[in-house]
Amino acid sequence: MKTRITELLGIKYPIIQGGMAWVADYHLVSAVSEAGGLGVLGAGAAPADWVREQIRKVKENTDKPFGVNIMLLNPAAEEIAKVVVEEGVAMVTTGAGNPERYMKMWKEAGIKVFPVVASIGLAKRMIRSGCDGLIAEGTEAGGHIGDLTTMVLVPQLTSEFDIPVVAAGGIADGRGFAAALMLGAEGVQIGTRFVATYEANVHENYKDAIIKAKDIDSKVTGRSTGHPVRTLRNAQTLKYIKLEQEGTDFEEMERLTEGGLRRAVIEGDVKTGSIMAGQIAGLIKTKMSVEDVIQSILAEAKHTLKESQKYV
Ligand code: TUI
Repeated sequence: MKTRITELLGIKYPIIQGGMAWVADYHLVSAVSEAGGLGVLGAGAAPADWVREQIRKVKENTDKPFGVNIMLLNPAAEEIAKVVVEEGVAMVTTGAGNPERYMKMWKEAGIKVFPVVASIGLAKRMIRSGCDGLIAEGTEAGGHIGDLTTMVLVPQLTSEFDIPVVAAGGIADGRGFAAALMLGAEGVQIGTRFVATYEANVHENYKDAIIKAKDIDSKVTGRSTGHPVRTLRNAQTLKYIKLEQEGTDFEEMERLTEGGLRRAVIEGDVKTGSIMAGQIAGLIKTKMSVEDVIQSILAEAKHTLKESQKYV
């Protein structure tokens, strides 16, 4: 399968793995890149040294291209922005902010830059500062999100700009992949589906929570604080939503969620931890290998695209 995304990144399939904090370490990243997609390390809130170590471990496990996601709220973001240059990483995605100030350095180093955008406004600025492509992430996605759905964000971007767009948020199978292509995207970014794989270095309780999740089981907290985050609902999210409705102050609510993602991913605390996952969790019924996830998405996409011809 050939699109501008596969050409730009030198990968077999235009399937990019979401750079999920705590989840996307070298285990998942090297498995996805080995299977022909693009693995992306999730730097999350980690220190720069951890990111450097992880990059080196990915290189020990695959000679295929991979990326690093830099979460721009991380106090170490600037240091990590330099680490990816020093380590010769092929591609960078960014989240939760505007990476303009690093763009020149990355471009000079030959890094392909794909900022995650949730609106046309940020997309415009990113194109002006020289990004290679965009990841258009809808509000269906897990973790930190914007307001627009993938269904409305992707076609507005692909109509307005000529840059390659990767669709993200709400995609976990071949039908979602085919739909993204119909909207003008040339690739997809997939997060939640890759969490529930054998290769993901994630506590089984977290994977089981995704497998068990139903359509309406994700909730968004933090809209009132300006950092909306989608997680699977548990005792903690319900408490948070109640505090939010009562107008509790920002710091107190931040304390409640501090370390929550680590507790869920590493310790398997799915009661008070933060189980970040997208709305599509309801579609995910079994744990699979990364290779099977990718191959089943491709086979189903091909079938779906062929079947759609009956309407023409
Ligand atoms: O970044 C993500 N997803 C994430 S980051 C994360 S760690 C975290 N934990 C708690 C609070 C905050 C972060 C978990 N999941 N996705 C990419 C994404 N970026 N979604 C939305 C945005 C975004 C939103 C507003 C990017 C830029 C933006 O505005 C920047 C500007 O200056 O206009």
